[in-house]
Amino acid sequence: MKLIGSNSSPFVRKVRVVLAEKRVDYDYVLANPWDAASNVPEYNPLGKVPCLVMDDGGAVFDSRVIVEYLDTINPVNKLIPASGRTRVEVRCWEALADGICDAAIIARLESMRPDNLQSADWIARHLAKVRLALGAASRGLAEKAWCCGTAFSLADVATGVALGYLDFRFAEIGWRDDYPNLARLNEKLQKRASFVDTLPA
Ligand code: GSF
Repeated sequence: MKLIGSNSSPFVRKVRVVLAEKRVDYDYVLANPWDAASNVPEYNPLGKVPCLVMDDGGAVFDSRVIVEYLDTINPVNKLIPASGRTRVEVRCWEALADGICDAAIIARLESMRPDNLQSADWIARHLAKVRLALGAASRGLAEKAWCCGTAFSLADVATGVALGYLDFRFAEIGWRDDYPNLARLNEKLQKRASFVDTLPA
């Protein structure tokens, strides 16, 4: 199995954290999806990473589909509850965390366009989504040890990856002061080997 990805992508990091937590061996192939000559579209017509390529050549994307698949391939450290309300809650935490990354990435890409083409409103709209989603995550976490239920799950993986992405690209947001409970969770998550080994550089 091989994972096509880039070290700066939070979605790739989420998949790599899951692979590490589930102790699955894989080949990691670095790719820059923004490069005009990128071969990513051969595996994912949307041209996005991460993309998981099976031993028979079949390709799977996007990160939510990949992590769902990975959680089924062995019984180690189950990250997604099998069914019911807790399953949908974990997936909703993932959607919230992925949404933080999506909005932050849109704001960042907009801010990288030439000054005369940038829209301050568009950037502000997406940074507002990030702030609202952080508030929702903080309220959802409350004083619990983990995001969902009483055990470490994909909800924590996705949330830790989103917080890590904000630290990497939007350090100025300073979310720790407003959300000390997220800071407490994040400190615990970023110490796990799966997070340490995938820190964006
Ligand atoms: C998002 C992947 C994505 O945006 C997922 O896998 O969960 N919903 C998808 N990947 C970005 C890299 S990054 O910013 O994380 C990507 O590959 N962008 C290239 C492009 O052409 O949009």
